[in-house]
Amino acid sequence: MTVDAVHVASGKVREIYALGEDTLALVASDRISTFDVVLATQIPDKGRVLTGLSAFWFARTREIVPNHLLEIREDGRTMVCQRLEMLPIECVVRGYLAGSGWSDYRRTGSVCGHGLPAGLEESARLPEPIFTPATKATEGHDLNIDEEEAERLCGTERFLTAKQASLALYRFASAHAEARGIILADTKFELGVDPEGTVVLADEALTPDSSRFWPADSYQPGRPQPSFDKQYVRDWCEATGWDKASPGPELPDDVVAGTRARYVEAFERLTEIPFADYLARPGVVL
Ligand code: PZK
Repeated sequence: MTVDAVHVASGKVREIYALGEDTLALVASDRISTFDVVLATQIPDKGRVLTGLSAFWFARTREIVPNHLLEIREDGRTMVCQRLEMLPIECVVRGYLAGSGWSDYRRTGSVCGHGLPAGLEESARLPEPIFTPATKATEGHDLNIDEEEAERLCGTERFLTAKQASLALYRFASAHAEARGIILADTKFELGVDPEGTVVLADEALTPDSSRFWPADSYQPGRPQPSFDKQYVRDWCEATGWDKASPGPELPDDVVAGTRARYVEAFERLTEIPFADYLARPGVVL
């Protein structure tokens, strides 16, 4: 007897269900988080944008690394995936200095053991993309670790494969995005291992929720960059005087509409597929 859709995990804005022994359904909601708080107001179709973008990248990066995607459901927000044994690290690649990378550099001159040139400013482009693994925190923020620690956690062979795959994925996607006016400042991959021992790309990938997307036309190092997708939400929330404690403020309709438009714009710029085509037939991204 098979029992379907057993809930196995919740992320901030996503759910995972087991469909059987070997497959999972990843469902992306329209919830949005800002300043680490999930807001009460949803962004219509946000989950579809993220699912469609992930599937687009999965279809175009199979030759770099195999991935867990089996099927994209007609609802546009559900990916049916192969169940894997997940690696115990987050595989982060940074091409620019932002977030914890910028904090660590300012404090120590290094990020995850990568010594960097002196005098870099906030949001600077790095001489080369760097692999900056982190441990998975069950709550709160991931902790950056050096490559030696990541290798110890994964085993040498899996670590080296995951590192090379992550850097190759970042190089491919950042070149694609930059040619379309979007800077992929950094991104986080989750990789797993299939029953044959092959390292496989999992989770969502190369979306604005797993990456920093910056508009290239306003890029200006020396300060934090506006987020391609969430900047309206952040600016509006800041202007309310909200103390960043849960629950956050409810978003007005114009902020919802503006934010939805930015997600759709990211989808259309990166995929060159009209979002309406995706809604009508999610398989168009494959
Ligand atoms: C898996 N997560 C993170 C994502 C959540 C949590 N293919 C896979 N096989 C086994 N496990 C996972 C995956 C994937 N993807 C991913 N946790 C487990 C996560 C989305 C929502 F609540």
